[in-house]
Amino acid sequence: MDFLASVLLSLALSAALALLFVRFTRRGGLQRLLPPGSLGLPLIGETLQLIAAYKTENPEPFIDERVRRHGPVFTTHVFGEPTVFSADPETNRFILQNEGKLFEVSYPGSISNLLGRHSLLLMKGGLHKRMHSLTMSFNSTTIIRDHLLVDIDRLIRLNLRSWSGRVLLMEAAKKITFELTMKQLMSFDPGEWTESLRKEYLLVIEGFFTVPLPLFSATYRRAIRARTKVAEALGKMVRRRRREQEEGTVMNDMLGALLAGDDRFMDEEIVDFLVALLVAGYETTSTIMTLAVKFLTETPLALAQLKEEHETIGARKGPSEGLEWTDYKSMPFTQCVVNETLRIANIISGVFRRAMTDIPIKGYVIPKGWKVFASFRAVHLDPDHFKDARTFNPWRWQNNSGSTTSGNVYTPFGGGPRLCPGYELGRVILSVFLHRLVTRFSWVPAEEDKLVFFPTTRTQKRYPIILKQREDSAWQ
Ligand SMILES: *[C@@H]1O[C@H](CO)[C@@H](O)[C@H](O)[C@H]1NC(C)=O
Ligand SMILES: *[C@@H]1O[C@H](CO)[C@@H](O)[C@H](O)[C@H]1NC(C)=O
Ligand SMILES: CC(=O)N[C@H]1CO[C@H](CO)[C@@H](O)[C@@H]1O
Repeated sequence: MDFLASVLLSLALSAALALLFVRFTRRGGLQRLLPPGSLGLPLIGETLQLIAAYKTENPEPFIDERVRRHGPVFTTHVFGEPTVFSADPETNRFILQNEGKLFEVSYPGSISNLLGRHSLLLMKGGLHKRMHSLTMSFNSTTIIRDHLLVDIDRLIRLNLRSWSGRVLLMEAAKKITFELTMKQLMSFDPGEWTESLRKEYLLVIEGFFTVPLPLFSATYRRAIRARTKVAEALGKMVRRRRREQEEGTVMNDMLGALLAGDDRFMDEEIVDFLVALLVAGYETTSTIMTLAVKFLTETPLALAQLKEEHETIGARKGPSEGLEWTDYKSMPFTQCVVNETLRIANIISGVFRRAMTDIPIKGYVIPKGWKVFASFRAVHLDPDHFKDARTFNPWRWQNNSGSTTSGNVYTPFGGGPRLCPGYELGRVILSVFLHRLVTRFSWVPAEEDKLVFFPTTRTQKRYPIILKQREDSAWQ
């Protein structure tokens, strides 16, 4: 078995070597203009260095080392393809702004299979534009203010009421964000149906963490099966709602908006879209909630200031009164905490694109067809842009842009035509959550838990904490 494997491997390697040789001699002149860097070994390139690097606590070891050696735009070879990395804010902005003109989205096949062909992350051209403008209009501040905020506050309170003793914060936060997303997308209140869907969903999410060798991974196969089940359940729901809508019952939620309108999205498109939004809302928001609490716990001065802000708001409200928009708008320090958490822990550390043509950039050329990775987090963690960049310091945001350089170097939600549609919503959820948490509980970490950055940003033990209800807690 081992012997067979090594024969196959060496065959594959020599084939790849031959291929690379042909390709690079043909490219000839162009290669001289590539950004500096190394393509590493044939076939696997620098993938192993990438994975090994991210086992450490340093958030950007792989990028740091190469930026030091080659500058902020460099060439490498990861996950089966030569890739140009950018840790340069100007280049990142150029990539985002030229979406669909010079660059197109491009994710590994293993990820697109999980998300579905029609998901927002992978869509291109006209369909993407229509779906994106629909989600953006849905996210608008008025809708959050007039409709969503009440549900957000209610569901968060409902969840926190059942918290006591030892809580795995990451798991508990995931439950909240899943329920919230289901409510916003299709008006579902938490119940058996949502809970069984959530179980399948967890399996789908695990599949995302198995790259780069999905074909050999049982986790990945299980994820694909779970995705089929999720899609079936959602498909049934979409068909039912379409029937109801034709009969005149229009619900005021995301699914209602997708079914109405002149866009005539197909059922399959809608399902893929819902799956993708569930991933986006669920995984990222719950991680940010967890990490904000972790950073605050480790920065007692910030936690004290945050508490004070929320106690002031709590003091002027009745015990079971909901939060209103004006309350949300009077949390200036909380907004600093939100920005700072997003800066350090950018869950989506960057985006993959593909060059649609040879693209000159900073005196180099990115060859047509090459992958490009624009790293937002590398910019956020660059001491040239943020003083003591690796320290959690919410006060830096009291000076407006937070950064020491002028210009727009802070892009936690991407930008350009693919600006994350949920960005305002995520901020509101985190703010309301922090309000309810600090006014009801005090807590200590149950054990030491480390932040890791690969394959995604999270803590190793899902951040267990021990909660104590505050005696002066006003709300029930
Ligand atoms: C904010 O800016 C002022 C002057 O521009 C400076 O004195 C102060 O130290 C800054 N505060 C922080 C937290 O960076
Ligand atoms: C937080 O970041 C956003 C940009 O995403 C910025 O518009 C806002 O002013 C920042 N908030 C604070 C309190 O600095
Ligand atoms: C189209 C639209 O209204 N989009 C909004 C989404 O939410 C942000 C945050 O408040 C607004 O600035 C956008 O205008």
